[in-house]
Amino acid sequence: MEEKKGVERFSISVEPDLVSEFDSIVERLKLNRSKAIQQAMRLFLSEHYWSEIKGESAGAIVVVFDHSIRLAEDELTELQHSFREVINSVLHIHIDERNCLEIIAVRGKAGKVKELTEALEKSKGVKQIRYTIVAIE
Ligand code: NI
Repeated sequence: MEEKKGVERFSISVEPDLVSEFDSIVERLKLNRSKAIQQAMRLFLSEHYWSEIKGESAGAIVVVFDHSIRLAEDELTELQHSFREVINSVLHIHIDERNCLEIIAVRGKAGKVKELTEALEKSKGVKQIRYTIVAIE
């Protein structure tokens, strides 16, 4: 690693397909690789920081699931009941005949919220999960 004018240079190894996909978005956004990598690193830090803390956190979890899969909705409801200490509210949207989207508002111990995100990831019928959680110490 070489230090230069308050910035640090480092090299990384990346699959060529990922690099070309990355570069095309970087070009479209009129950024450069360094700026884009810095944004990605900040996003990575904000996505992981909250789950490392011991204190309180709050945010929203968005889950897309297929309710036509047997017991998927039951499992999700049961899971949410067992995490009621950190779930403040849930908004359910019927996307189409099969798919539903739920926005789960959470507030509580970061460790417990992390447990919930992990359990949702493993839950039956869940296709996608995204979350924005912040530390609120
Ligand atoms: Ni629905």
